[in-house]
Amino acid sequence: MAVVATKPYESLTQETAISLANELSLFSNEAQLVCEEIGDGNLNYVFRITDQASGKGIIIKQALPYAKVIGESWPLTLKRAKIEASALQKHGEYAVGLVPKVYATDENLAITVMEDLSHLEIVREGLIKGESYPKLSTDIGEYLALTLFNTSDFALHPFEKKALVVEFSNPELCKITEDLIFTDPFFDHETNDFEPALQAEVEAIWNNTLLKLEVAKLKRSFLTEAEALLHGDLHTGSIFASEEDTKVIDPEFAFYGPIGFDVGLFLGNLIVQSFTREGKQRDVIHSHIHNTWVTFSSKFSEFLEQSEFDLFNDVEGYDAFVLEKVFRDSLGFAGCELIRRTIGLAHVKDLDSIENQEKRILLKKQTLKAGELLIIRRKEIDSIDAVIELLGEIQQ
Ligand code: SR1
Ligand code: MG
Repeated sequence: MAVVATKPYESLTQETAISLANELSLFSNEAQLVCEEIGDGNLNYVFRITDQASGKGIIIKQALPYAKVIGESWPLTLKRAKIEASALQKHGEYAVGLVPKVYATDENLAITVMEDLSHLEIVREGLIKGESYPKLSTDIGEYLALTLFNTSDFALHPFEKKALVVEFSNPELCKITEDLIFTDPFFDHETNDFEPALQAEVEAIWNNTLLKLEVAKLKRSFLTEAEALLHGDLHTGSIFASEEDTKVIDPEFAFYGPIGFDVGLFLGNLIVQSFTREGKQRDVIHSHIHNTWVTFSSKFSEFLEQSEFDLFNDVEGYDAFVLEKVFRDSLGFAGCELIRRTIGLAHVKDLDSIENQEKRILLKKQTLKAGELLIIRRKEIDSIDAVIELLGEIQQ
């Protein structure tokens, strides 16, 4: 992979992005390059450069020195571009074909040059339109098992694992998660954003000491448990897919954290869809929820059985202990994700794009309730089917 000759940081424009693509010799001399900025996330610029002659494209993603969603008043480290490129490569070693190829990086310019995935669609957008993505949960279940197992102490020599913990130290991006997922929504904080019609539900969350105790425990896990190299922001806007293909993008929040965090964020975002859909459409999502956990847990368990580094792996009960912890953590993290996506700073289009106010508020009350119950009852819920039953009770 090329590392571009370093230049001081400057924000790319469509013209300078094309010049950079030429410098990298990623296209033929005859290429007729056009560029558009297609980023719709909260933090970065994304330039797509296409050769009009051959149709071939690349993506240049550039981190901005601040959070785009807020503006220059929220400075943000450019080191996240290096973390993202390195995480794509590390995860790509294991989850072959499930992450985009990286062609080049430049730490000073904070760019990652990678495979163009324009033939695919962002899963959140597709799900909102009613797509079902038949391979989604099998692919993501496998991605989770492959990336999380193979970067953990179950699969790595302790020296190698600890070197990766250092390499992927990502304090500024972790702080965003610590604040936006685990803290602000549970207090009367200025970053929160919710409709006045939700005031009573939100105040009930702020006053629920049992809930806050459980969130504090989950936040503590996030802060202290360096189990595996996480994606760190695995919502449905971080996944491209089609009927046949799935690619996980955007691991700029990657760091060593608790395995259940990635699993829980993905499940939490599927659960939002369980509320916004009805009838057979909802069943599709429930089977994705079920299949994500079954695929992840069976693969992870299979890998654990073959672990070279954990001599306890065939002690009876150990495998069940490991997976039960991941399951309960996942439910708690899914619950936090549901609450923050409903009343925190960064919402999801699945809910906010519902025009009918009465319906939108009802669904938001349901996602808040699901979040609360998943967090509080995570030690009693003993199967993924029980999670789906719980959703059904809230939806009645
Ligand atoms: C200021 S960043 C807000 C959110 O966008 C990212 O995708 C993460 O989910 C973060 O919490
Ligand atoms: Mg992102």
